[in-house]
Amino acid sequence: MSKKDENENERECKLVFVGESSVGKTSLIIQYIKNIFEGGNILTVGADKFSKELTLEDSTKIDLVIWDTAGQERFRSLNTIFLKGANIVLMVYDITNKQSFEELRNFWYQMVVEKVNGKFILGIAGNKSDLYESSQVTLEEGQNYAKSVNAIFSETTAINLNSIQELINSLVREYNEKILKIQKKKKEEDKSKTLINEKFEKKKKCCNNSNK
Ligand SMILES: Nc1nc2c(ncn2[C@@H]2O[C@H](COP(=O)(O)OP(=O)(O)O)[C@@H](O)[C@H]2O)c(=O)[nH]1
Ligand SMILES: [Mg+2]
Repeated sequence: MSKKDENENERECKLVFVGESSVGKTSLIIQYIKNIFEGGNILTVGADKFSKELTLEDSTKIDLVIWDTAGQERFRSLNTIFLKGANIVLMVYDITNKQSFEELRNFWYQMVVEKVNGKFILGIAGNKSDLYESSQVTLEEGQNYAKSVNAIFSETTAINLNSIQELINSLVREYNEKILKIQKKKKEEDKSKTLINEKFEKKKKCCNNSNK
């Protein structure tokens, strides 16, 4: 938990996108942040880091920081630095490219688990759902794989905002619930520590009195 997370109504959240090149990671992020789909190969991304502020239903404020592994998928080892300390990882494949789905199982999942090196929320996006006529991965295959790795799953398209916004919202909500549970547990532990201390103090006083 970061310092901000100790403040009950405000937290930082690091979300990292991973997956093979051309599956649509940058397009999804740009759609999510700017609500546009640029299409073709005209995407020019100068920065790897994007931010957005979200307010959840329970009025918790989330400073979401999104990392795009722009153009570095080919040099897989470079991705590792982005993954460290991630709160949420979104693994993306392209439903029209079976290989990109296989690579999640064969490579990305293990890499993510190893490099995040801690607890995190996992999401899987089967992207380019608008191209379903050319699909090589069924919805069921995606769902089954997600279930097997305990991930939140959705098919997405970068053409409009709905699907990626819904998926990110679910992931952030799950993250928030996880933090709330940790905070609750910590409060309960603190409470029982105080009780034990109070009992100890009372006992001490009582023994001191009886010694007189
Ligand atoms: N039809 C369609 N094309 C997409 C979608 N997402 C990305 N693309 C296209 O796929 C190509 C690769 O996208 P890009 O975002 O650069 O993928 P990245 O390498 O994973 O960041 C580009 O030509 C995008 O316009 C989508 O949901 N539907
Ligand atoms: Mg990209």
